[in-house]
Amino acid sequence: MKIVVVIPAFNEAKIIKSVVEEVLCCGYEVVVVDDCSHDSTHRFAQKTKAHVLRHYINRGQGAALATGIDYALTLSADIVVTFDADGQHKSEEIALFIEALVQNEVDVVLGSRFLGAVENMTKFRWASLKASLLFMRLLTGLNLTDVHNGFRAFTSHAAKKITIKQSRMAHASEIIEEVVRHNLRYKEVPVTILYTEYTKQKSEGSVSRMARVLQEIIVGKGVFGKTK
Ligand SMILES: Nc1nc2c(ncn2[C@@H]2O[C@H](COP(=O)(O)OP(=O)(O)OP(=O)(O)O)[C@@H](O)[C@H]2O)c(=O)[nH]1
Ligand SMILES: [Mg+2]
Repeated sequence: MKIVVVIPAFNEAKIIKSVVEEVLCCGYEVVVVDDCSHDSTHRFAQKTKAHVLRHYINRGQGAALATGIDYALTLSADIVVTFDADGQHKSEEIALFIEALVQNEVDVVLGSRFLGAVENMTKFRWASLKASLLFMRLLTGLNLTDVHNGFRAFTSHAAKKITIKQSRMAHASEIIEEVVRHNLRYKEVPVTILYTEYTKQKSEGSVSRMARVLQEIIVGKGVFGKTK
């Protein structure tokens, strides 16, 4: 069974090499999508044995995932895992996703920090994540415990069905809507998310981030007459 781990990366030069090497050490193939970083992310990723792709303009996490998932499918992946480049995820937990896909016969596995553990998350981030959950519940009726978690896994069947059109952060809710639209079977698994000084420095304020995600969802859905 071929497992390919897709890592979208934007300005992660400080950490990308160690994150990729940890995943490679677990025995998985890795695709890094450098989303036109301003730093040396691309150069450091190329020092590893990962496949390294590059966007020539910064397109956002959703677009980077779409590029990486498409590429993983061209490598004939049976399972595609998505994994953040900023060191917030634990490579040893990838095995839980594979196990859940294989044993539970589901198409999609979603990581949940609220079923698992979170270290050092700010109260603002906690509140914005809970607000997105409520929004998602109203939109899809699904009772999920985490939506904006970049740690996910898809069978190739699911990866081919799911279309990510939202280039930036709103892709997270779009993926859930796609799961519902295509009637895919899904399961959440508990994961650990680490908030470190490094990730906190990189992260924009939760309020502005939440406003931007909401704006992307509204514009993307053409609520004010504009469609994508
Ligand atoms: N912010 C951001 N991240 C990107 C972009 N393109 C790719 N990424 C990668 O997407 C992943 C997640 O980005 P984060 O901004 O940390 O998002 P998050 O983990 O959902 O949010 P936090 O809970 O605040 O850490 C990281 O691996 C980034 O390097 C982009 O244009 N902007
Ligand atoms: Mg992060």
